[in-house]
Amino acid sequence: MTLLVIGSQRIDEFATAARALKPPFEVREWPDAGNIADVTYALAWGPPPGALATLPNLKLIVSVGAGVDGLLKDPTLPNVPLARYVDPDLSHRMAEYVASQVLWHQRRMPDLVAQQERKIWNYVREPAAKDVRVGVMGLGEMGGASLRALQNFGYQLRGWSRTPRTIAGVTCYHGTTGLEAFLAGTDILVCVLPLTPDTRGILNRELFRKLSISGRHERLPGPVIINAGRGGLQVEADIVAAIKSGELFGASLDVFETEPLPPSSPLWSLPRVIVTPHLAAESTAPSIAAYCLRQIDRHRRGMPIENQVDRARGY
Ligand code: NDP
Ligand code: OXD
Repeated sequence: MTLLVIGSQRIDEFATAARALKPPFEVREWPDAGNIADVTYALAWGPPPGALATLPNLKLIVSVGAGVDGLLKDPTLPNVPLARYVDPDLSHRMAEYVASQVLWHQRRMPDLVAQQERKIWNYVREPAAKDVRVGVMGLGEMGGASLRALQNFGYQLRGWSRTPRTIAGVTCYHGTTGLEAFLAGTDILVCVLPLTPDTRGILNRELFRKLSISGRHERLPGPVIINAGRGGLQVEADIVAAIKSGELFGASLDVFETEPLPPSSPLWSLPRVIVTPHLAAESTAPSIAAYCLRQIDRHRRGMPIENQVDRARGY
């Protein structure tokens, strides 16, 4: 019985944190897998495609990320239970990111910072939070925590999910039939969807044109989008075009079609566009290691693992 920590980043950190918890089995680090027949568990974050399929006795995969699109895109991914990472620390950090970006745009900070750079003392009309409608796409762990954080500021809140959800204080919509009505009453759109075949490219120009354009002066001069889900959810050329044409007033983007975002991307220097390097929510190695060992322990005891990914659904 052996745990293999495998992936593209922070492998030694996760392995060190797992060993510190003194598990009753060996912890190895890719690519030093040793005798691959020993490996029964994998803690994975962006492993090379095909690598997990080389492990003949693998019983369980634990994803370092909440999002598992990177694992599921490997057609050779072994058909063993896959647990994704869910943790209050991760959700809390996402809620901080989302609240900070909503406040940043609602309080017109991009324009105020631009004025400061030019030493301009000028009044900028800021809408009150109670007059701004924030719509959250994805009502799971990340979306739920973000909405709870936003509730404290008094925004008008709405949410959109695949299946019906009920959240106190939030007007909920679902499915393709609910999308237009959801968008029509949204001034600031937050996306924390998983990347699946159904959601790929959903943040496109056609969708931006369905966002609220009513009451702009009481609210914001135009709609704003915030994407902390995955880069594959957004069509970057459409974001650039929509910002330039004024169909979008601003954007905060934490994730990109290509990461790191290439220096040639126009997104780096568009007005009211905030670029962050995929850090909206990142958990510590000790929390991830503890979560992984808990799933292994559950698996060994014959208990259901937590947060098992539904591969047919894609999240
Ligand atoms: P959950 O599985 O808990 O929630 C996913 C939500 O998305 C659910 O409400 C689900 O609907 C909804 N959804 C899925 N597919 C569709 C669809 N086709 N149409 C409408 N709604 C849909 O995931 P988490 O909240 O934990 O994580 C969400 C994503 O956030 C991750 O997959 C990852 O990509 C991203 N993330 C990014 C981080 C960062 O640092 N930038 C950090 C952590 C996560 P339903 O409720 O009906 O199931
Ligand atoms: C995740 C992420 O999915 O950090 O957890 O992007």
